[in-house]
Amino acid sequence: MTGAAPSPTRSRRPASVASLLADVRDVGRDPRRGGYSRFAYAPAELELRTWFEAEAARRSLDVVTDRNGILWAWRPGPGGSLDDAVVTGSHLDSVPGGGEFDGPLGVASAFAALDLLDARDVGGERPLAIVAFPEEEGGRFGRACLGSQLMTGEQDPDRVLGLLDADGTSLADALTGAGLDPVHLGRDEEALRRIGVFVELHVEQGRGLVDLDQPVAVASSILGHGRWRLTVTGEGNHAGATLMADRRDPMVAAAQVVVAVRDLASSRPDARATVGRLQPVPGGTNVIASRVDLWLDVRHPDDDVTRALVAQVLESAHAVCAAEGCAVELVEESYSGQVRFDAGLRDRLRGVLPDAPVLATGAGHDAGVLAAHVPSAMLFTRNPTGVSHSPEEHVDDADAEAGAAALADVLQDLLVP
Ligand code: HGY
Ligand code: MN
Ligand code: MN
Ligand code: MN
Repeated sequence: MTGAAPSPTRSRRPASVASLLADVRDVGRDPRRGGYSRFAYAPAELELRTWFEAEAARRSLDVVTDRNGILWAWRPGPGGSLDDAVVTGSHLDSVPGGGEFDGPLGVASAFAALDLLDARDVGGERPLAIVAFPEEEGGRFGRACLGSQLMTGEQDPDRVLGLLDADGTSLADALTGAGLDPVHLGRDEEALRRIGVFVELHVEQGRGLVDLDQPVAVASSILGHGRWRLTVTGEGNHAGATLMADRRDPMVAAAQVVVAVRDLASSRPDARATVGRLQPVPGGTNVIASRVDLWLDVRHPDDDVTRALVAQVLESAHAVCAAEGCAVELVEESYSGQVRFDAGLRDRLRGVLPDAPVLATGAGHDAGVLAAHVPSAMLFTRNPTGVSHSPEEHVDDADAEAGAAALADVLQDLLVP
């Protein structure tokens, strides 16, 4: 690692967030779903990694892809030190048919904020790093925040290396294909020691800032959230040759489970429960499915309520399936509890950004995973549609720059030891 070389970018005009995002606007567009499908270690995300590395090189940052596939762009501290760094960034992957900003806004804002710090000639006293965590959405292998959970030891590599994507490619093979060695996944003490504080800027996934007419917010908490995969099994058969009375159709049972999820969650204030993915097997239009995979996403401020709600859903699923002559099994679950960001750090950010409201979020983030291990905080940038995980997600240019400027102010405050 080099020493804290004076960065040549100090003479360069700071890049705007809008121009940084414009450079990758066509990467990973999904014509079938609309929006973007940028899955971890697949071509579009690999192209975004190349963009990350180019932007880092432009700023003379040392780029490293670590043992968990996490991208780091380092500006070392005095004497080349990397410990107790100020780290900022987000993720590059998306949900299927996702928006342009969920993830990349935080990474682009980090580069733009660094440019603003350079223009102010700030910040050599402490190392600084820009980071991009892989598979935050779990869009390819089904595990949210996979990169940050591996780094913190919250995800056991042996339990995820065999996870398969929709094409049957394993995480191990996807890593190998991206030039990474799957053998080394796992808790990374060195990476955790280097993170003195982590700040993630993210598009707001809701209307809080719209309603408050503010461009930037400081995060207070993240809803606990989990994913459960159920398999409903019936009897596959011919759609035409099988009389209605002779059927054990798992799609009919699964459809009733979806409605039960809506009804059970609606009866509990603040609960959110979604079946966003329903996959019949074999999936032919003239075939009664033999099996249906159903993915459940449940969130609530109180972890006990989440668990009670999931138990109710499972109980209801068993009753519905028995009535339909089908069977149901819970085959997979992963859960991240409610996160409350460190109040001292949150208030320090509010001191830097006195006009910024404090907002909770229902969306999960890598910062939420890190918060249990290192001091972590989040900033949100206004999304005029309030919609996310959809092509409708948006950030106006002026708000994007306001977010980067707020991030720069926060980083400047944190960089002074
Ligand atoms: O699902 C979430 O809340 C996050 O966007 N991964
Ligand atoms: Mn995100
Ligand atoms: Mn997301
Ligand atoms: Mn997220």
